[in-house]
Amino acid sequence: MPKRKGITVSRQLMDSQQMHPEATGELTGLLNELIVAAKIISAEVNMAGLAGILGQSGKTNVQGEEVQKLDDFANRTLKRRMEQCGYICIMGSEEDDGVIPVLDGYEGKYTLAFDPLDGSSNIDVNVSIGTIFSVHRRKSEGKQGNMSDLLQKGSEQVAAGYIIYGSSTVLVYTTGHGDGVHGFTLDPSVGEFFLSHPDIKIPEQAKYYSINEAYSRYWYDETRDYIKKLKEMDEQGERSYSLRYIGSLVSDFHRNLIKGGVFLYPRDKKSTDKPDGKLRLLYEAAPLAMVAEEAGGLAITDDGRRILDIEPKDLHQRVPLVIGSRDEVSLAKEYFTKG
Ligand code: AFP
Repeated sequence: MPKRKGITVSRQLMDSQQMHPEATGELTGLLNELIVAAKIISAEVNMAGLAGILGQSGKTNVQGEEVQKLDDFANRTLKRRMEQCGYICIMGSEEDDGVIPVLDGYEGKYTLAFDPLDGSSNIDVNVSIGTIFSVHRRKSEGKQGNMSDLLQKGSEQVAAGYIIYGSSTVLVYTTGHGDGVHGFTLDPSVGEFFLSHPDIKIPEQAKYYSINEAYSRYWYDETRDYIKKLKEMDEQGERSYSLRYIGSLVSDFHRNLIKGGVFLYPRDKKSTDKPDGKLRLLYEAAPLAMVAEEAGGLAITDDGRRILDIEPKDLHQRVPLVIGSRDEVSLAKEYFTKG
């Protein structure tokens, strides 16, 4: 079906549902509930300076009310809305140690994992932050789900995406199966997400690379050699790439998705307590990998494994991540698997 600009996300979800006669409407319902949570978070992010909810919790706002930190707020909003949506049986959040049950009587057939506010160290300085989400079909039988429902490979996701709270609020999602990656921009005057980026394809060649260069002295040789290669002049004697690093994965990823780029958070010798880097498989790497692949890009570890094939062992498992444009990730793979 041709993608039309200007349609609402609810309409787009309904259209996609109709293309799958086996669909029951539950995934559409789940995504619609998530979208409501995103609108609430977006409104709060936009008001954060005025409401006094930047910085630490324990503050009071201008009305003298107790306020929560923005990442607590996002986490609670998602949990509160989704526990009673009726479409999921269990949740996992980057902010919570264990699994999060849903309300009795509201168990559904999906699971939801989310990073409520990725890039939280950027909250206080008006830099884009975002919510990342990942949906699987449950495996267990019965009412409440369990850990095994959440510990599924990324390749088994049925939907994934993110909402960026930036210069505008943008929702990007995919339901896989070649249905594409679609971006919607929130029009705050009417409270609706409208299709603004139909069928996103990541440029095959990158203009940007994103990595925390301050860690370069801790890098392994493969990372150093690859980044050195990216910095070399191209055949015309010109600089080929620019460096962009926001420090908010969702924002770095989104820019690279639209403009073409590669993002790396590899292992390094600095983080002895984090031998696999900083980023989380279930809440960050796997959902973005699904978006990247569906948009024509790639996502691998720094030893060349496909992110979507990794079997999670732990809710908060970390994973080295190389993600973005096909050509650059393929080149990275050559460096990282040289042996
Ligand atoms: P925060 O939520 O603590 O800001 O961490 C964000 C993040 O997980 C990811 O969004 C960034 O890409 C990455 O950390 C930045 O980490 P470094 O500061 O180590 O580069």
